[in-house]
Amino acid sequence: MMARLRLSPRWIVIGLLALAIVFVPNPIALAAPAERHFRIEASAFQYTPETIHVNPGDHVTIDLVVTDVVHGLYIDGYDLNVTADPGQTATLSFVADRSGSFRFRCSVTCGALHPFMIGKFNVGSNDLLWRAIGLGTLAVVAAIWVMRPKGERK
Ligand SMILES: [Cu+2]
Repeated sequence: MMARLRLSPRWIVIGLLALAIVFVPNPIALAAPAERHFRIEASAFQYTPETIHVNPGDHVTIDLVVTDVVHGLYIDGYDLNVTADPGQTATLSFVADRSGSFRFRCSVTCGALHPFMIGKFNVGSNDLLWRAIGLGTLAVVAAIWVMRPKGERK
């Protein structure tokens, strides 16, 4: 019984892993800014792709390609807008200097489902989410490890 009160090496390892998951800097977040080029096709009433993802500081170029009627692309939070005529390509170029998840939406009334023509512009790694997943996984692994029957005592 006395031995159970000692801080066993297992708990020290688990504790160190937990600290590492919470505090080790994310290599993606520290990566140098890159040139990111996207081609987004707009047609009634959707964008393809619907979601784009960049890292903070990236230089982003979006080519908006329109196939049917005039569509636009307005990015919430960045206050950027571009419109393109059918068969044309319009280009938006900017630096992703604001982290977060932003919506982009069509800025030209293009038909009945125009209000639903939206997409997502994600800036930044989902750091907190990944750390939470890491801690959850560690908790499960730790529980299995600690409860595993101990081998022969030395
Ligand atoms: Cu529209």
